[in-house]
Amino acid sequence: MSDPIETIFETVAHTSTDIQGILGSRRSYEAGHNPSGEQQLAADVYADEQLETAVLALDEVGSYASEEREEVIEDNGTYHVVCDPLDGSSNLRSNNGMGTIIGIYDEKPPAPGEALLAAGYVLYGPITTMVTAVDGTVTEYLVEDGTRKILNENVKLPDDPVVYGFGGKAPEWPDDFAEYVGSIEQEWQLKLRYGGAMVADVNQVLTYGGIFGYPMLKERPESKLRLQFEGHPIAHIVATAGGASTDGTMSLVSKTPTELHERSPLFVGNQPLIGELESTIE
Ligand code: AHM
Ligand code: MG
Repeated sequence: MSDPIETIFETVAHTSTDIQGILGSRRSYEAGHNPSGEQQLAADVYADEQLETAVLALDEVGSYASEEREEVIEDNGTYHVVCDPLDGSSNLRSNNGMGTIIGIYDEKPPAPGEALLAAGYVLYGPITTMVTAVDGTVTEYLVEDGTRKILNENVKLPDDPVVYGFGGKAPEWPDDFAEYVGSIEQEWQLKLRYGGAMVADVNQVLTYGGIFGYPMLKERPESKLRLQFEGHPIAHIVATAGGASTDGTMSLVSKTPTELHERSPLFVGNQPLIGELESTIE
């Protein structure tokens, strides 16, 4: 019998090929907004519907929740799937990278990070790749025609960080965070690489080492990204690859959302950069 977690990832890989196939024709805004109040593209809605149908068709899946819908859709099964169907979809207009993020929990969401069994993402770039964290190992796959081929086994963050990127507008950053950015630019001589899609930016951090974050803002301390759909899965992948995560104070995987669509500041990357951040900001 095949492994249920790998079956879920294979299903997502298969569905990602359909999602990528429609991107060109679904760049327009729909009338609706997602539960975080952001305007949805037709592609966001399509990706969400395709993933819901494909994932809930699996016997092992007990629920499906996504950034694009208010409620958790329940079914009978042991595994609970959360997803950001099209992360960075505003990049569709400018034809830059985007992704699909998946978390698999053993509890129905809102669920704690500790209930995460596995996580993964698909990156729609010049080639389509999938990265998964399962049983303490991060694996990178090439996705072609809906199937996966291993590219790299046991992916680890390089020890010497090279890239950094932080979301939000610099004048809106709290002073202590702005100070941290200035200090790591000097101390670590990092290269700025921010692309507007977390999956693509995090994939650079996994490839070259460094730090990615969407910080707390002066007028928006809760920041932008969602803990359950974006924070937990990405933090779990980076931690499994030997890195670390924080919301500024504590690891994202040690946090439990009280509401499904709760936001949190998010930082992932090499441990020394995350440690320095926690000791610099209040
Ligand atoms: P989305 O899931 O609605 O696309 O929003 C998440 C995206 C992240 O991928 C990215 O890091 C961030 O929002 C970019 O925001 P900004 O445009 O403010 O830089
Ligand atoms: Mg997103």
